Amino acid sequence: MSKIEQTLSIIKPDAVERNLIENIKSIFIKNDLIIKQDKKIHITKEEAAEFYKIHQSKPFYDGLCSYLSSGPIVVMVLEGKNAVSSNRKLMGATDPKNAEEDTIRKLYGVSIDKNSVHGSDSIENAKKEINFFFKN
Ligand code: IDP
Ligand code: MG
Repeated sequence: MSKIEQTLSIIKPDAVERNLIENIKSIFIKNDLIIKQDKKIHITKEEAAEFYKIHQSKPFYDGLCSYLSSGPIVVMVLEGKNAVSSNRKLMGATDPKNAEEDTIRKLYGVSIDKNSVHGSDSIENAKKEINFFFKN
């Protein structure tokens, strides 16, 4: 069964800084995910803390929020068949060391924190995350 879904993708500061925006976008496009909306922004630490509040009890939360607000990011709405799981598969494991060959994190991730991309982990969270960045 396949369903047209939308998911939120973020190109994190480490990848923006290394000029990997087009490389990463081309992976989505090649894999039939359409970039429906797209903007480059620089969020505050407070906004990052709100976005990542699901992780607020984790020991890495403060560093994660500092990191996501440390430089420009690109936020995108991706659309396609099974977009949530398809994007997660293209991203690879959270720690680039454990990511499969040819995944974005294997190709470009530097470390577990500088892992180049974010992707929603469920349809429900995708809706919330899209609304967080693209309220209209
Ligand atoms: P995900 O990005 O693969 O969905 P999550 O578990 O949702 O992974 O964690 C959110 C982000 O927090 C990760 O992408 C990574 O940047 C960071 N993170 C997760 N686990 C650790 C850790 O053990 N140390 C440092 N940063 C972590
Ligand atoms: Mg996650």
